[in-house]
Amino acid sequence: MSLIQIETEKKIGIITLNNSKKLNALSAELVSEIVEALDRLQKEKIRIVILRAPENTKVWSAGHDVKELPLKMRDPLSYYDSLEILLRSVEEYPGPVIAMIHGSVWGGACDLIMTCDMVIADKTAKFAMTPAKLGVPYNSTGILHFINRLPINIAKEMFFTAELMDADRALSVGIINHLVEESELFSFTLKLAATISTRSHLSIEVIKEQFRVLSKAYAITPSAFERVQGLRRKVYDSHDYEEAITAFLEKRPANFKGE
Ligand code: YZS
Repeated sequence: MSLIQIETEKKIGIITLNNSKKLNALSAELVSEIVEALDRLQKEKIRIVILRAPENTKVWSAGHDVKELPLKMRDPLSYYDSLEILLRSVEEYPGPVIAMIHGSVWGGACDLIMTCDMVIADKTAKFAMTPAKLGVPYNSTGILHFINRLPINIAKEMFFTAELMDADRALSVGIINHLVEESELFSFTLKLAATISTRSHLSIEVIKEQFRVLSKAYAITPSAFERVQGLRRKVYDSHDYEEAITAFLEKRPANFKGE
């Protein structure tokens, strides 16, 4: 059975993450369905995509499927990790991808909505960036998504505390474009997408690509890159990483030792 639903209305595609049993955790299976759906919508020349969860869901997505993270000694967020593949396919979609948020958004799913072009949410929306809870050395591309979207002190607060941020604050710091009534969430999002669909798609497609290329135009030296990868490796080779993943699976708090 499919883990997502795909609908199209005029030039607008709607992908609904629909695996409530697993709180829409971004497993390799769910991710591959979303990526295939984006490919299909692109082939059908769908100009705008809305990414949503089912109505009344408490959790929009619980983030990376922790059960699929390596237990130790392997980069949990390498280039071909399913989450990274999903983020690139959203970034490279040749038209706006709008995240429509009802419910809480965790870890990698928070990175996903930062990667979407716009975020429309209602009061139930909450956002938490969780690598420091799971001992994960977050990848540099992911950090950049937050640097590009938020004041750096707010991004750091999210990463350092791993606490949920509520919808009002998320609006004030710029995570959310529009905070709307629950009852109007879908109609508002659809209306925004409909407005965009009346504009020049050729123009929007290239502007999105310019934002993507320019927002990544940071040069670092090979040795700086290798140093950062080396520092990250110390973290995913550590006791604390293994302990945090094990603690999650055993449903208990992690006992971090700093080594
Ligand atoms: O006991 P069962 O087998 O039914 O499974 C439980 C949870 O273990 C499972 N589950 C997950 N499985 C894999 N990956 C996940 N991310 C995940 N989250 C939950 O779903 C079943 C129901 O979960 P409960 O905890 O019983 O549900 P509930 O009491 O309603 O609480 C919902 C929340 C979302 C508050 C709770 O499940 C939770 O805190 N989940 C973890 C959220 C999280 O920290 N996600 C970040 C994952 N990490 C990443 O995305 C990045 C790699 S990073 O860490 O770097 O940010």
